[in-house]
Amino acid sequence: MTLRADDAGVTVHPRQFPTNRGGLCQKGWTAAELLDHPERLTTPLVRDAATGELHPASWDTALDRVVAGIRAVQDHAGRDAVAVFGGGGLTNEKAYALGKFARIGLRTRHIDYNGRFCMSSAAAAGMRAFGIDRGLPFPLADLGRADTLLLVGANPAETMPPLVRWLTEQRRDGGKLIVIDPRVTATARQADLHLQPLPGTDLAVANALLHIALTEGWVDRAYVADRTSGFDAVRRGVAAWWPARAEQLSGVPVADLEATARALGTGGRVIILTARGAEQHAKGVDTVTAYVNLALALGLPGRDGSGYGCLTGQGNGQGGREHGQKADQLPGYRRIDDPAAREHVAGVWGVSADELPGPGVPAYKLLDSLGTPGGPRALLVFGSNPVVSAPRAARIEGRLRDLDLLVVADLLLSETAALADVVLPTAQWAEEDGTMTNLEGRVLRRRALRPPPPGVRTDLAIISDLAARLADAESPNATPTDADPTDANPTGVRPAAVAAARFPADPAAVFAELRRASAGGAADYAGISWDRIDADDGVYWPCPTEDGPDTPRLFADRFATPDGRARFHPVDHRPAAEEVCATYPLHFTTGRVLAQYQSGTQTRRVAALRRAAPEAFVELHPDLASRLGIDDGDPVRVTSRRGEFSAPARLSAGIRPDTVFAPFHYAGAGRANSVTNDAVDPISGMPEFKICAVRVEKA
Ligand SMILES: Nc1nc2c(c(=O)[nH]1)N[C@H]1C(S)=C(S)[C@@H](COP(=O)(O)OP(=O)(O)OC[C@H]3O[C@@H](n4cnc5c(=O)[nH]c(N)nc54)[C@H](O)[C@@H]3O)O[C@H]1N2
Ligand SMILES: Nc1nc2c(c(=O)[nH]1)N[C@H]1C(S)=C(S)[C@@H](COP(=O)(O)OP(=O)(O)OC[C@H]3O[C@@H](n4cnc5c(=O)[nH]c(N)nc54)[C@H](O)[C@@H]3O)O[C@H]1N2
Ligand SMILES: [Mo]
Repeated sequence: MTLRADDAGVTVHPRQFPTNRGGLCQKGWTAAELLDHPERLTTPLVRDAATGELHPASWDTALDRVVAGIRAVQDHAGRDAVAVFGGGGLTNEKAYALGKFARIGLRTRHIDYNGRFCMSSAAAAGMRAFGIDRGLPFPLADLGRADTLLLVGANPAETMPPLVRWLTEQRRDGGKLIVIDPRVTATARQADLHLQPLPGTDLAVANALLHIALTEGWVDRAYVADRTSGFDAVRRGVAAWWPARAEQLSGVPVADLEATARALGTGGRVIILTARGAEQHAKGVDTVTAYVNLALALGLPGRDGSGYGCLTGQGNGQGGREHGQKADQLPGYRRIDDPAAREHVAGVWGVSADELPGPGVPAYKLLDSLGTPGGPRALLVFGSNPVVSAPRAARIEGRLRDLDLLVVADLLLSETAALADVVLPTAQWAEEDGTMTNLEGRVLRRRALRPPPPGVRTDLAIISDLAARLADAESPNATPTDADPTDANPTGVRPAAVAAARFPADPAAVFAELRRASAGGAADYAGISWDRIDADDGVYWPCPTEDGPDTPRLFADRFATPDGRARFHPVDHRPAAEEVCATYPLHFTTGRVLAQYQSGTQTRRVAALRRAAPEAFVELHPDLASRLGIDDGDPVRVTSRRGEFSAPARLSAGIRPDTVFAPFHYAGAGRANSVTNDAVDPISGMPEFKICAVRVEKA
């Protein structure tokens, strides 16, 4: 999109771009409303010890309080007692700076981010199968050309409206759209075939589809032999998933399984996509793996117009997972426990590899350890609102309250910021330059239209300021004349100045460094310049050299594994972490609505969006409702072993009668995450947002 500023304020205008072709969703159209919103934070806030209230404060006061708090915690409990929590909405530059700041500014191993709640299961499955994790290994435009497109747990009609144009085009040209979702969503309504499984049974469905493809002889034997390894174990495993067994478990009729397998197995160009419905489970990695197995057996990945992909979520959901804000990761999608990766990145950062901390822990584990014995005692949050978005949110809210120091950088007083000791007002998207990487691995520019309002600083400036003050606090006696023994500082400048230079606030400088740090990694940005992004409508990573090509399509000749072959992994169904019982007899699942975004900090404050989706609701089938004595609009209470929330009932014949749905965008009494399960996937750390057991009653 483009922006214009005039007397009427800033307005958003769609732009012809290859991905959205001039389309924007309502949240995009209305985004400018937040730039000058009356609730926008324009001064730091510091909690007064006497009154317990947040009060406006100067930047000096606020940053001094942060630095003193960090020092006190680290002196007392060690470096790892401070933790950082980032977000997939941050630009690449900010994600990079935040990871670097944690590792060499704070020298803590504890950093993770909200992408753990979002992309992590698909990322882990992609890594183990293909050796690389890029949401789509092909351009979005391929969707428009697919003969068969299977969407598993994705509702792009509400979550990615501009993408729906590709689906419309696909069906206009005779393509078949198949959707797997326990609800008749706006997306499912457009499908030729809608499979409506019980939540948490997608893995069994995938194994049955592969079972059918094997029986019918649709498996691409030559591809399996030439380009993959490990098929035999998968073949043996899915032999036990005869369609009737999958029907019994999932409720999807055998005939629909067969029709789906046929469309996938006999179509020309075939694309399989997963999103959060399939991924946000304690078996999310295995479920995605089952669909990757299916795609590989059919010979799809790397074939022109075909493949497997994951619909990446947040604005920078892809870039956010490449530059080092993940607990186990260094820039360039490198592993922090890989000695060669540590050497390389330490070299770019001007430290020795021994000084880099080791891996931290995944987001939920980190949040759940805050303020507990041995856990971090201070947390810095940039770009997330876990009080609303974390599973079992009441417990996490309690953990945040137990901290010695909570610092939140945000544009608005989110529910998490409202608990903070220090709130730092930060710039918005229209006020800073930078880059984002979309679901295609295409690196895009974000351009500043105007400077931040007076009193507001960018996240990069905040990180830079904090690094400088921390360095000073660490060497309190350093003076401008002190000789510094390290080569990095032969002139005896103050440690603060060294640190500020190490953490530049200028996004162009950060991007230049990010390119060097990513060079040679999986997500290689070395050849990507802002100019090239402008000239080419974005640049696809990997792009190792400025004059060499970028990579719109991966896997044409080889996969990113050591032997170039994709790897099958046998996976089997297992029950949800929590099953229904007499006390909690219903399946509960969560997701999104068109007019709200995530934890709602931003969209709940936009008038048109608030009108369109003012409050939480509980979607339930009319048969279930009548059994429970509930009418449309009645206030209902949803209770799980972990808590309860209340919202009006919304009756819909489009949901399974054994399943209840609510959006997670709302806080307070309508907070769906008060009941969700905090069981996590053993590989990715992804929480089980998409299924738990509840009881529903009239409130
Ligand atoms: N309007 C809007 N758009 C957004 C966002 C937003 O908050 N609001 N957030 C962005 C982000 S960060 C993300 S990650 C994406 C998410 O995009 P999506 O993954 O499309 O969104 P969800 O609504 O979380 O889940 C998709 C569907 O999964 C279904 N589902 C629930 N349980 C299961 C299950 O067990 N199996 C299957 N097959 N389906 C199931 C739900 O009914 C839902 O329709 O959206 C992005 N776009
Ligand atoms: N039950 C349930 N829970 C879920 C999900 C689900 O499907 N069901 N989905 C999960 C998923 S996929 C995701 S991605 C998470 C998202 O949930 P959150 O991580 O809470 O994401 P946001 O609501 O986008 O929070 C972003 C916060 O950062 C602020 N912000 C925006 N831009 C910036 C910036 O540039 N800098 C700084 N410092 N702050 C900024 C916003 O005002 C907002 O308060 O929720 C997860 N939680
Ligand atoms: Mo997400």
